[in-house]
Amino acid sequence: MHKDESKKDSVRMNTKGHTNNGFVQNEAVTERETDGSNQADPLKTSTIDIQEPDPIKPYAGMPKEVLLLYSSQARYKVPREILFWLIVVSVVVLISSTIAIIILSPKCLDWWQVSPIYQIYPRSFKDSNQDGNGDLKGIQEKLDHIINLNIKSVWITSFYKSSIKDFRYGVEDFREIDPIFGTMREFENLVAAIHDKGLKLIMDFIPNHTSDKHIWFQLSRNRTGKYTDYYIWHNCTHINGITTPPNNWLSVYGNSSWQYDEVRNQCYFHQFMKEQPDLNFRNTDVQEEIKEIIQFWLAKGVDGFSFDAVKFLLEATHLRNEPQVQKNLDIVTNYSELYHDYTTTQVGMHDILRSFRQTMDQYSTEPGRYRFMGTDPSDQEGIEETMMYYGKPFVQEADFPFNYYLTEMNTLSGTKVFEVVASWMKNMPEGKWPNWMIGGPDTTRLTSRFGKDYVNVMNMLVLTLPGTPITYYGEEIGMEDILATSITGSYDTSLLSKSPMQWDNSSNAGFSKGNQTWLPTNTDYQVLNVDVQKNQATSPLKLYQELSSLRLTDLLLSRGWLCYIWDDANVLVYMRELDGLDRVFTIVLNFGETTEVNLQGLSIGLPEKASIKLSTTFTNQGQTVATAAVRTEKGEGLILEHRMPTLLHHQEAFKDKCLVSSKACYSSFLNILYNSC
Ligand SMILES: [Ca+2]
Ligand SMILES: [Ca+2]
Repeated sequence: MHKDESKKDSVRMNTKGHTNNGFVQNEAVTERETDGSNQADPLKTSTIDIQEPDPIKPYAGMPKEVLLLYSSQARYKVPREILFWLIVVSVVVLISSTIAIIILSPKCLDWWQVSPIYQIYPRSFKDSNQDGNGDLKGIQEKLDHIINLNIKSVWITSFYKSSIKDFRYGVEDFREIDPIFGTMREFENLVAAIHDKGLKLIMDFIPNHTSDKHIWFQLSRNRTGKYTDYYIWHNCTHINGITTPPNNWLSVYGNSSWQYDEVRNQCYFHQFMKEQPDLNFRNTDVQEEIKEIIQFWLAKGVDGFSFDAVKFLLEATHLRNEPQVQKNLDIVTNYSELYHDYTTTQVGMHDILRSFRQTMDQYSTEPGRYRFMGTDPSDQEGIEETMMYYGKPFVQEADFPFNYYLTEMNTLSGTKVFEVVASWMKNMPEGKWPNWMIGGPDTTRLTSRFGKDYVNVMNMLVLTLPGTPITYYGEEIGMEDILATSITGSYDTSLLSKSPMQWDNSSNAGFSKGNQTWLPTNTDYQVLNVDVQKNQATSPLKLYQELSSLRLTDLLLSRGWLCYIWDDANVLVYMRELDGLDRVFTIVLNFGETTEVNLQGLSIGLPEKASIKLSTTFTNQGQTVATAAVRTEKGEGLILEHRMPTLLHHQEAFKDKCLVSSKACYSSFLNILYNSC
């Protein structure tokens, strides 16, 4: 029965002269011919069927021929075409919206942005072998302290093989660890331990010069092969012990920057000490050597470099005298008495730094393996010169130049802090990432500059500003410089901020079990140490932990806008806000004396009450304050949380007072960050 119907359909279609594709038509013809030659009746029957067609309806399982017949009818064709194009459009929309989301989504914060960077002066952190000097193994023993601070990256300052005289800065071998700090095996163990704990490692690199004991210098002074031009040599006269240098250029530490060398009978150039000859960076062989050293450490798993003293990399080849600040002086010997037009920030210096970046990029291709590049121009330059280290929109250079401006402040006030913060934020190229430091190995510790009262408020400042805070070891507990009188014999003032880390109240503050330490421990260590503060509910350490935890978890602090609200001699007030979040943080920091500010008077739409999210005193946490009278004591800091009807960066009056590093908005509905705002 089924077979018969099938035949009927075939014939009907052919006799109607229906156009179809060749395959189906041939099949039908074959079928008809076969059937026709053997069975006349069915053919006859089908002819009758043509004249009186049965109302055949489409149904599931129908033969292909019938399906094609009906499918060409308008009532089926049109919906089919509509559906087809709907699918095409949906696919295109889906693909383009996926691409749009990828393009519009802000980049996730990288490891060097998500948490503070902890800077360690390795000789003073922890001594593992009782010789009184901190070492790499000691750092490894104390990694949990860094994790407890919610910190993800560690910056260890120079530990290369160096001579004691120019310790840290005069490298004798860029591929060796100084024995005082341990062995290469211990370094590799430290890198493994750092990575095992989910931390990253940044190390120093000082490309400008080497120690005069470096093999390159020894070969250079003997004019050996390619090493002949590894340093900057020029003719000079040397008669009866008196050298007449090629020009008036001065070393950073004073006096001529040219040193006569008897072996070569020429003068070599040194920006720093005479034991630290400058490498000749105009020599491509030198550039290649430096590149290979960078690769050497990257291959060992180092996650980033702080390139030190980079503005000194190149000097002018014309050797003209540098202009004097005071023209009438006959002799100048102090570095500050010259304008350093020909010995700092020379054309081509940034190209060299970009070549460092390119080398590091070759090691950054795997996910999660981005290599960080920070630059340290040594002395802070003008803000515009400093910003050049960020590179250009399409030419990447450093991830950031280190921001020393807060460490150079000698007096503290709300307005002064505001000026320093605003200067960086306003001058920073669009889309770049700021950083903040309040101390470091070469600056007086904050506590010694301004007193203990401002430890908490300064930590609250750097941890609530946008960007990466850099915490010099001991700042989390408010360590102070040691007194100059505690050091016997001659000393360098920069040693005062490098005293041993204060771990507990055992001998040598738990830094070393040896009889002596290389620098004396601060006398306050029994009351000011990690162990004591761990057990105090309201210590600087506890506050630091709370702040770093909040910064890690709250989008307002990590991604939000910064809007300045108020600054005066005592307080600085700013807001952190993010599109898509209906709550904001208003941060009130007191850098002066007890004062009260009326934030209602600003008429910016603040609610009458705000709750205290975090306070440097801890006691008032969770309480509400009237925004018409926000009172803070000397050195007190408050993070207030409240709602805002209109975010400040949408208000006309705040157009120039709100800044953001990389734009981001949050959608609570989709639970994603995006940047089309
Ligand atoms: Ca040691
Ligand atoms: Ca140089």
